Amino acid sequence: MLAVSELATVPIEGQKPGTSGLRKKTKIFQTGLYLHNFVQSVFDALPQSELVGSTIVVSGDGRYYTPEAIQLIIKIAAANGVARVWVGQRGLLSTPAVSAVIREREGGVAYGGIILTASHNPGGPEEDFGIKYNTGNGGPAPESVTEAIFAHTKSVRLIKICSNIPDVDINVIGSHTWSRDAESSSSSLPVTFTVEVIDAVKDYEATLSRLFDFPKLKSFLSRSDFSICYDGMNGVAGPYARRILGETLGVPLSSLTNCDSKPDFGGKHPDPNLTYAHDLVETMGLTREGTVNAARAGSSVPDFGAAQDGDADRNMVLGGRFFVTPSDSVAIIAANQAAIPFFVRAGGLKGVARSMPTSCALDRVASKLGVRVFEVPTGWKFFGNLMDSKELGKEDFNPFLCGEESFGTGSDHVREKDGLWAVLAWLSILAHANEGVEIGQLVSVETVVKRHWATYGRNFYCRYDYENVASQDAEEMMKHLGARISAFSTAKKASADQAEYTEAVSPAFSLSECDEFRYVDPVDGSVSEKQGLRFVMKDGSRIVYRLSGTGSVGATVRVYIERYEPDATQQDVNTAEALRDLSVIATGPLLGSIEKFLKRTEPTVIT
Ligand code: VG1
Ligand code: CO
Repeated sequence: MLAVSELATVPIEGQKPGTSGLRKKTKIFQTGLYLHNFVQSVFDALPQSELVGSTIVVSGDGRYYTPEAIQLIIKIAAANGVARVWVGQRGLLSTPAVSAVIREREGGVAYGGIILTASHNPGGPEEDFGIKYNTGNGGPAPESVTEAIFAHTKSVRLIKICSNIPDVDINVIGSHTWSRDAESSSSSLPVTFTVEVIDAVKDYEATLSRLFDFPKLKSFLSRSDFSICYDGMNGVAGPYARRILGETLGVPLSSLTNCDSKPDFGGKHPDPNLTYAHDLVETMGLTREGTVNAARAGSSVPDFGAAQDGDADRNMVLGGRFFVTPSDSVAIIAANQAAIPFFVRAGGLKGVARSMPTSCALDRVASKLGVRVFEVPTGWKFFGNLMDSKELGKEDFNPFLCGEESFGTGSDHVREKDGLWAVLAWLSILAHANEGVEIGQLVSVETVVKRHWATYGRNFYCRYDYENVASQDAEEMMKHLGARISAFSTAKKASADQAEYTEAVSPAFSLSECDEFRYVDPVDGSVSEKQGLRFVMKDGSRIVYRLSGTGSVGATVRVYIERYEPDATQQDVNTAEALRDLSVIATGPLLGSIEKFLKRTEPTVIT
């Protein structure tokens, strides 16, 4: 018998969800009623008529404290009138798999989901934990919902909890049902409460198998001149890779590395980039800068490499001795849509989108394809409305492809970015490019990318991260840049020819536009302010500054630098070289004055 009890609590400061949920040190989540308060606030923020009797998904990337959190959320969900909770076996579901389960399982009956993840942040007792809420479309809650949750965290006084539910064995697939104590519970609550522990991979694999041609991929992967190395980064990606890439598509298990999900990600930073995925980067014959590792010249390297982050929504794609920037990756997938059955069957892409700091490579493909292109703020939640535009009574943009420079790529098959989807998209492109190609003549990742540059031009691109700087220093820097933007706008307004107005920043570059990015959602008209400072040069080069919204301590400043090179004879230069002048402007006294404000001479990570 379930009995609802009430725990008195007081609001806790700082429970504001960031770019992708609430992320803090695990220790904070373990303190007192910290997690209770947030979970109760999520339920308080949802319309009770919809929540009561609903099914919700609760799972995560397997990081430290996940099992305990799941048991607690089950008890709070039951007390708040949820009828059914779906939990992935061992508490695991990747972020895109949660989205697939919400959208597809039992015809899409789930009302929402709670994902326990701090994504690419390290895990463990001394590291990060996180929680985020996804709505019925399978996507991250929009700002209106996260704001409502935050508002409730500031007033929450009572936790409703069914403390007498015993801990559920989440390691074993099965169903557990309790009936409610009719006397102590209000009659409006469902008469039973059920926890179903479900296979973590099945629903998601079913979704992917509809998008891609699995037999064709399997046959391509068996080519004797093609080898792959996949790095699960000890996150939740491992079980999916073993089942889908290994069992279904025949990739040898020896090619699937770090595929055991570990609560501390093996002590590593589960972020698939050139710095943190160093084992894979080394195996693929590359340096941390993404250049060819001369020390490994002559040795053989795999033809394809890929890694995913802790919750498996990010991806990094590499060729043998070749790094594909995420901004290029999404543009190349768009240009090669003919290789992806999901897009072809639906008559081709109708819309594409990128986050503002992502390079403009995608825009060039969109204009050639004649499809709509959208520029949204950082964070996947902004893509959701564009994918749901038809349901929201507007023009349909699906099939839809979108991406972020931060190693995120995906389509409208779910409402999250999807790391394994991107890997299969790339394998599909390679399978397509190699149709009828003799063994020994493999069309490589590098060839695909270079052909793309030759057709569309190359957007040289890099991002500098200054991690864990003092918040006040970061704000001072942004203030300084903001003042620069105001001064420029004032001078531009005063000039006789506003359209032509520029201002020299260095002998080679003149500023032609700068602003603080503000987004008006074209579907529902909602407005998001203060989404990054951008400086656009006369030749189209861009420098963008943002403060990260996913860190757990201090501040992280991100600087994004981009330059377009249409001339094919000038494209084979390394990125650092190609962006040297802009980088001096971005970090030096001409614009960012990083050393002065942040007291750093080098970024923590360059991608
Ligand atoms: C970062 C990335 C952003 C991404 C977000 C969540 O946010 O820049 O593009 O959507 O992480 O990714 P920020 O605010 O730190 O720049 V994940 O894989 O953490 O869900
Ligand atoms: Co992630």
